Amino acid sequence: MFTYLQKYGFDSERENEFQNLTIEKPDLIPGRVISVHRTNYDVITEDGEIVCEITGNRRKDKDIYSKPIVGDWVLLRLGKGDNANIIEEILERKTTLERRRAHSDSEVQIIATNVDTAVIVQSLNQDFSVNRIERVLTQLAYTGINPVIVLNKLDLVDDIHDIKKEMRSIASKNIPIIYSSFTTGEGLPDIQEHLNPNQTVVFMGSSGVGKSSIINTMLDSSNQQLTGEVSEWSGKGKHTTTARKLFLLKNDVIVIDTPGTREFGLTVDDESLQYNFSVIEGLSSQCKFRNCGHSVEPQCAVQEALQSGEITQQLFDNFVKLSKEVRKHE
Ligand SMILES: Nc1nc2c(ncn2[C@@H]2O[C@H](COP(=O)(O)OP(=O)(O)OP(=O)(O)O)[C@@H](O)[C@H]2O)c(=O)[nH]1
Ligand SMILES: [Mg+2]
Ligand SMILES: [Zn+2]
Repeated sequence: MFTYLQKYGFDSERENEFQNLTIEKPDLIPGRVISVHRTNYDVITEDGEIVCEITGNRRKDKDIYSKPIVGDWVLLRLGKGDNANIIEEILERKTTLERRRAHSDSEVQIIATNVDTAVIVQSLNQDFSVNRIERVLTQLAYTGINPVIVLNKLDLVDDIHDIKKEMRSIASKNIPIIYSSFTTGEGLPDIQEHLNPNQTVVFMGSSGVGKSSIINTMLDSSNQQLTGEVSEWSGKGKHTTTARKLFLLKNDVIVIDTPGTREFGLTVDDESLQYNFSVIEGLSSQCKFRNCGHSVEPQCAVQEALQSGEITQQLFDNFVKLSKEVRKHE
């Protein structure tokens, strides 16, 4: 029924959700938010792109989670005559990608929702930091979003031996790592290989690392994104992409390009977070209960590993502390 929206990820589960919610409000139609402006929203519907507004109540609501975000599935009412189209409902968010603004305790910004994969882009010449990758991975581990790491501008480094050595701790977690160059084309097909049709992929990373350039290689010529220069003296980008935007790639991958954000602050910012996070994440999958709290639950793989000495008490305590803080922010 919604063959066009299916391209944007409207699957049978979403269609069921829509059918159930519209039993009482049959005049609402589904759509997906593709970009957010100060007072209005671009939404893709079965009949194409339209501009929508939100209700006064929603506008006054201080809760950032009540506002539509790029990636949201929404139900909207088409305005008759001169009346605006209004977003009435936001459908359940499968995943939420957020960051804390730099040097701020409370200011959380939601980057995108209903994201399946996050492509973390760094450039190998100036921007490379394993520490920063680790921090993003920690954040993603709580969201259910799959990471793919892209280390771009391979053409600008002579020897990546040391870099590969530094990346070993991450490589051992079975997370895809792709060394790429937009200039030579190396690695670009490998990036595509990790992006599946009808899935939503967000590109994130500092300004100037090449996010939009890489995305452009997967876009029709009519749809190219602006890419920018990098300052000669600092090697930093000049924030060419200014807003988050969702669009379709040639191969039906749904992509969200984002403006460069150097500081991807964790919603839990723990500088001393040194432990190998994936150990406990990996163990959790063997617990009897999917939402195991790893304390008093029977057949808890994490508790068993603690008892057998496979993981240290310190590592476990860190994990518990971090989990609590993350939950507090949810
Ligand atoms: N040498 C080299 N230059 C690259 C590569 N990838 C991108 N660039 C250049 O880097 C500059 C910045 O690229 P963009 O794609 O605009 O970077 P961005 O990550 O989208 O930056 P923002 O939109 O500001 O966040 C452009 O001049 C690109 O041509 C690469 O692999 N090698
Ligand atoms: Mg860009
Ligand atoms: Zn457990």
